[in-house]
Amino acid sequence: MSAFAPRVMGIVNVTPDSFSDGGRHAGVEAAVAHGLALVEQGADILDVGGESTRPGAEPVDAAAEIARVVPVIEGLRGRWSGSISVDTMKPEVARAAVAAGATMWNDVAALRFSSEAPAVAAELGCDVVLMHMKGEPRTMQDDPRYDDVVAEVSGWLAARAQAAVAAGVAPERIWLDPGIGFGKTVAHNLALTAALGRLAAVGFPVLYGASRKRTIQSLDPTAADPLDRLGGSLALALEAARRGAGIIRVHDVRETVQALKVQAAVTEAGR
Ligand code: 7PJ
Repeated sequence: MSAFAPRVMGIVNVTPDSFSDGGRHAGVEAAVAHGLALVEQGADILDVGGESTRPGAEPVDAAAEIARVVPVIEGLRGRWSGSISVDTMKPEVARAAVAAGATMWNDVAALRFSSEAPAVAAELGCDVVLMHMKGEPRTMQDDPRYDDVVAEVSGWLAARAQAAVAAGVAPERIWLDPGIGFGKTVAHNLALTAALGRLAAVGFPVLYGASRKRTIQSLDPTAADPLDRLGGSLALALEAARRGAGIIRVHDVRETVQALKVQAAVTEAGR
C-alpha cells in the first residue's frame, strides 16, 4: 500500500455531551447503527468512545464508561469483523472493551493516566495508540507553550513508546498521534500537521485526527458549528495523508474516503 492510502477510522461517540454529535448517537442501538453506517461508507476501523475529552468536560468513572462502550462494542462485534478501537484513558475500560471484541486501545493519555496502564496494554496484546496531550483535558487549552512543538511532541511520544515497550507492549502494535487540539494553539496544530513526516521518522506508524476541530474555526471564523467544518477536515486529512499518516480519524467517513481516493488517483496519474 502506498503512503497515500491511509486507513480511515470512523468516530462512534457514546457520550451524552460529545461536542459534535450533541448526543445524537447516545443510545446503544443508535451508536451501533451509526458505526455500521460508517463501515458502509468505507471505514476500516471504528473508534468507540464513552468519555468526552473536549476542554472543560467533566470526567466519567470507569463503571459508567464501561456501561456506555461495552454494549456498543459487543453490538458491532456481532455484526462486523473489522478493527474496533476503544477511545479511553482507563485500563479497566480498555480491558472490558477488549473482552467485548475491541482490537485497539486508543489512549489520549498515552498510558500515563494510571500506573498500571502500560502493563495492561502489554497484557491485552492489542494495538495501542499513544497520543500526545499537554496537561489534562480540563486545563490543557490554558495558554499552552512550547519552544519547538514538533521536537517536543516527537520526543515525548518516542519516550512514551519506549515506556510501553519496556512494559512489554510489542513495538509493532504501537501507533503515535500528535494530538491535534490537545494542549495546542492553532499555530502548534498547523506546525505538527506540516511536520507529520518528522513524527513518522520516530519509527512508528502515525494516527492523525483533526476532524471538526476548533483549529478549523480559527482559520474560518464562520465555522463556529462543528458541522460546518467539513471542508477544513478534508483539507487536513489530505495533508496528513500526503505526509504519511497511516490512520486518519474522522467523523465524515464517506467524504474522507472519497477525498483520499481522488488524491491517490491524481498521485498515481502523475507517476
Ligand atoms: C483524538 C482522539 C485524536 C486520538 C479525540 C475529538 C476529540 N484520539 N480522541 N486522536 N481526539 N487518537 O474527536 O475532537 O486526535 S476526542
